[in-house]
Amino acid sequence: SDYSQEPPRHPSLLINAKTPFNAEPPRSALVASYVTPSDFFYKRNHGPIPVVEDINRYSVFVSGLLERPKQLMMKDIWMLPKYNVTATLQCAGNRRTAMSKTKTVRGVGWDVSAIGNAIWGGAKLSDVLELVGIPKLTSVTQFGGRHVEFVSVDKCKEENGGPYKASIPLSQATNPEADVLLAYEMNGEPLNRDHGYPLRVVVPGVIGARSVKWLEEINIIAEECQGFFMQKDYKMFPPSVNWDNIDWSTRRPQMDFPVQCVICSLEDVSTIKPGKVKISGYAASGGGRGIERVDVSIDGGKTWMEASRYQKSGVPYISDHASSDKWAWVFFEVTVDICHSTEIIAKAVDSSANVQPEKVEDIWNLRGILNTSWHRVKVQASH
Ligand code: MTE
Ligand code: MO
Repeated sequence: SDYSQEPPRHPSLLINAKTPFNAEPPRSALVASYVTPSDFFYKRNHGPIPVVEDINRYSVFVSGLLERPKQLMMKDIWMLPKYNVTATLQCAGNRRTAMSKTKTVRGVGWDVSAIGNAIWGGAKLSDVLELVGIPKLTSVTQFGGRHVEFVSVDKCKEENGGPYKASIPLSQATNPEADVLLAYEMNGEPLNRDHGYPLRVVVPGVIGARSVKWLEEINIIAEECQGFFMQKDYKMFPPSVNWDNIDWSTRRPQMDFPVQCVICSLEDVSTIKPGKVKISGYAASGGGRGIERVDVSIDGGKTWMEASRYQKSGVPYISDHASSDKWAWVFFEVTVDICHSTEIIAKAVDSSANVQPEKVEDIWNLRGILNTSWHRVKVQASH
């Protein structure tokens, strides 16, 4: 593979793998701003970053089980109504390094920052599909299509040098309220190369793996995509499954991500001066479920206090309130009194009353995905 044309990247990113490039910001940088600057947004790649020379000749071919296949140029997509959707993207491998500490897992290691919150600008996929004759709120085309497959231009070794691909159900793709975007902007600027220039999919509330970057083809298909990242990866297995007895066909591809929360204001381990300590971090849940509560404990989980939550600074966040951003994370904050060395724990509850599992051992899986166990940081009090 050719890694000679990689884009420049911010020097403060923590690099987990060089080729393909996989990096995350320091956790303190994540809570420094509610909208994650593109430079600090985690970068998760499976091959070299594609080079697009001429955006005016870039096109997306829409075909498969439909009557009128169509080649869409960027100008066709720019012409559609533009939406700005604030959505949190999280890699299913976020917090994998911590899971690997109980028992080794296979995959790129990540600390707690394989997640970011951006304002994505672009056309709704439901509008794009209407251009090729698929009405809104459809779950099956007259030719039997039930899924929408996204194919990229990058080259991945997992696909034997072929492109990255993934699919979502047609019912989600044609639902305007699902807010699935073909995004050409991130935080008000054209997408940069790392994040999918010139066009990527953004599937809010779903693990990052389905938000295909450098989109080149959309296929209407009968069954879900048969690509590696749908069938041989990003599936959640029980702790009893190992590399000798795994049967990939027994599980469905992971879509929505579960409720998650992380303390970002403290490293594990942090040395602090005894007294008042402000603890802050992020919480998010998939599928558009809001965050109902974030609990923090400074005595190893014996007692808990509730943190305050917000999306806009100074405005209290109310889960499922009409003004809340349903696809975006919430920040939480609580001030605690620490007088001796201890472990600080955070856990969130979402609007469906889903709670995070206590122990990472209980959700251990061989690929190390979806580590949403209670987040713990040790603090050493030093007088
Ligand atoms: N799309 C393509 N074409 N190639 C990729 O390697 N990685 C996926 C997804 N889309 C990937 C891709 C994964 S696993 C994640 S978590 C997100 O992109 C990461 O998006 P980001 O790099 O913009 O943060
Ligand atoms: Mo990912």
